[in-house]
Amino acid sequence: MHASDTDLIYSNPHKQVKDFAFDAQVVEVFPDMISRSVPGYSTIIDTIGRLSQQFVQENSNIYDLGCSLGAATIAMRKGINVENCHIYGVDNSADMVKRCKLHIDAFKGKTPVTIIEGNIQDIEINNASMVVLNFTLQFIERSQRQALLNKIAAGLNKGGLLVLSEKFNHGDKVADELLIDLHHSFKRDNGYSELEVAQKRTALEKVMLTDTIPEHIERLEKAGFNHISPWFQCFNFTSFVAIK
Ligand code: GEK
Repeated sequence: MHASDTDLIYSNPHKQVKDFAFDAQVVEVFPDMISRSVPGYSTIIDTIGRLSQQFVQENSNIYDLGCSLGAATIAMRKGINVENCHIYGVDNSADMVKRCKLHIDAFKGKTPVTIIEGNIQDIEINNASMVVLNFTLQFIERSQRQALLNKIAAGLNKGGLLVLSEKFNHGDKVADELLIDLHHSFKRDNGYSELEVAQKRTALEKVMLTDTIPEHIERLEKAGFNHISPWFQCFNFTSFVAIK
């Protein structure tokens, strides 16, 4: 890795820490940032690939919502072993989309991929066999999360799968603090300083609003998913499978 690919965004004191945005500066260091910040990220991406082998149906659409640089899209494209599917990756950051298209072009695969710059709340979902929301729902306004999940459930075919990964908060204050401390010590072990951890926390405060695990399950049930289970948890990060 080049030194320029390393996430140093919060390594020096910022006079005023601005709200976090997925801009060109973040895009440059994104793979390093997400793998050093999200425990289990590579396990989750690998598992999305594995699930696509099992759940993607022929003649159907697959959606990667908030696709960033396309890691889940690339994993699914490797995993899909049926004919006549199309993967749509959607992200509303122009800088992410530009770089994502380059990544996708660098990997060969037989399933066609279209990367769309747009708001996932505005795009149509239809004839879907698999949808991925890998750490994206937490950036959608809370009051609009249910509508988004309803739209996803409505656009999935019977037996279709949603993978929903999120940072969560624990309803119990003591447990919450423990999980946050464990996550921060994981980040420090991955080379982030106290200052970087603290400034990043401030930057995300208003941008990323987390829910509890019971809130997620209730929302998925309301949206009409029939089989729901967390399949991964490490500290305050979790991933659910929800089958229609
Ligand atoms: C991965 N899934 O590597 N519409 C479209 N995109 C959005 C919206 C929106 N309304 N809000 C946020 N985004 C990826 C990682 S990152 C998670 C996902 C993180 C996009 C935003 O631009 C960013 O690229 C992505 O969602 C969230 O598996 O960095 O913590």
